[in-house]
Amino acid sequence: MDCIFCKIINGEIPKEFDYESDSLVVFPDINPSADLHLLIVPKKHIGGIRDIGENSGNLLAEVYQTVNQLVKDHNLSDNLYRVVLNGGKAQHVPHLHFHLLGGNWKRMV
Ligand code: DGP
Repeated sequence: MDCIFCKIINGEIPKEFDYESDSLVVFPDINPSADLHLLIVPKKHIGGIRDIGENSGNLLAEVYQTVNQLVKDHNLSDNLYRVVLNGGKAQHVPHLHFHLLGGNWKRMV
C-alpha cells in the first residue's frame, strides 16, 4: 500500500520516533503548526475516523494515555495544548493520526 505513514512505521522511510509501543508511534510533524507538533500514529493502517470500529477502544485509550504522558514530558499542562483529529477534506494523509499541538501555534492544522 502506498501510504507514507505505513512507510515510516515499517522503516522504509527512516524516522526517529519520540515514542513507540506495540500499537503506535509518535514523531514530529514535518510541517509544524505549533512550538510542539507531534503526530500520534497507530501502527495498524486505519484510514481515518470513519474506519474506527467497535474494537478500537483499547487503541483510543492508549492514544490518550500517550497524549497525557507527552503533555507531562513537555511540561504542557500549564501551557496551551490541543489534540486534533482531522477528517474528511481536512485530512491529508489517509492513515489515522492525532496531532498534539503545544505552546503557541501558527495556524490550525
Ligand atoms: P492531516 O491534514 O491531519 O492529514 O495531517 C497530516 C500531517 O502529516 C501534516 O501536518 C503534515 C504531516 N506529514 C505529511 N507527510 C509527512 C512525513 O513524511 N513526515 C512527517 N513527519 N510528517 C508528515
